[in-house]
Amino acid sequence: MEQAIKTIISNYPFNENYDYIGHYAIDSGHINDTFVVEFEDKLGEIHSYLLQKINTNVFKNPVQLMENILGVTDFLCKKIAQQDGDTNRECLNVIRTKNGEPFFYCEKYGHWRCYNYISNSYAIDFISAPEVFMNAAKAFGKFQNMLADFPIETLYDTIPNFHNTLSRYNDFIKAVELNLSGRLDTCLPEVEFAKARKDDAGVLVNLLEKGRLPLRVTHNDTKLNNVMFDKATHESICVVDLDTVMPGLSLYDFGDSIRFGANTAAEDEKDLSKVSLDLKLFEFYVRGYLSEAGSSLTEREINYLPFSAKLMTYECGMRFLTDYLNGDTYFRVHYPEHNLIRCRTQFALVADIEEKFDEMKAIVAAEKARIK
Ligand code: GN1
Ligand code: MG
Repeated sequence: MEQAIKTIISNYPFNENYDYIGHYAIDSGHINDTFVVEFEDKLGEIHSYLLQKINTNVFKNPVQLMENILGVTDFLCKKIAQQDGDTNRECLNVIRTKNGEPFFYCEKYGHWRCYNYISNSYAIDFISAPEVFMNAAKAFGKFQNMLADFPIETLYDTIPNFHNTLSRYNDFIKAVELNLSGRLDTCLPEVEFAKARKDDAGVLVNLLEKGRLPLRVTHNDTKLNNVMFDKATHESICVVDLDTVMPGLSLYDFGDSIRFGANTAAEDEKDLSKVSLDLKLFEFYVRGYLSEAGSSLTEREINYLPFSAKLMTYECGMRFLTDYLNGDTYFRVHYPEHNLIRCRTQFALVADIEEKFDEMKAIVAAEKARIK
């Protein structure tokens, strides 16, 4: 990797002022390869940047992908600057190559892009206190609010039907039929679980089609570890991983946050007895999210918040199962059953959400009353 990294950075204007010191990998994502690259300037000060190899099996059109990201980051940076914010810490900035391109490509190493590294910050995979989750909610709520007047028609659908759960269901059925990996007999209970909930798959898509839910600019990958927190204040500073910013539903963003962050276990926990929905975390997320985005949400969007948590968890579990059946061609896996384990965790969480659904609805009703 050292040689690849050196080649990539030699195509960026770093060597004018900086000496390369080294790099390390960040391996929490399932799609791209991410590295922090460190440089030293003439005064001995360290400067870090984020370098990512774009997974073009997932993002088939890197030009459109980067156009979306440039559009969104420029828009956000302008707003942040107007509010006297620090555009280097509160927003991702695409660093251009020596040729002025938003990514570097060569046949040997593929497509690479570079971002500012948010200084004095950290990301987390687990919630230590409900207040921290509320901060994450505020970050995503604010992100959505800031993009409310973004020209949605300028965005490419870089992965069409990304959160169209019905289309995900059809992909899953196809994977069952094809059984490309020959693993079908090892996941029959999971296949039944997914099939039994088919009616849920079309609910949000149908509401969108009928114009009963508004299309918005959404993040679409609102995992907790896509929020950067300030090392000193522990407040959320910036939302990262803008690859899937596309037209979507606010409910996708809310639901996916709950799926990952309000689970009492990791996304790939093997001991399913550890998996459950933490109602306290759910309550704090609803509160934080509504405090930032609530005023722009419709009544129906708010009413569907509990359902969206179930749907996004179901959809993600089904995507892991589909990939397991297809032979692990999409998500990075660390061992052969990884996608099946991830699927089981998601489905255990769906089952727990179903048990707690009335309580979740009561929480949303109470939080809705607070903001009125
Ligand atoms: C992928 O790369 P990462 O970990 O941020 C996936 C998301 C899934 C998530 C599940 C482009 O996100 O949709 O929810 O894994 N991203 C893409 O952990 O498919
Ligand atoms: Mg991602």
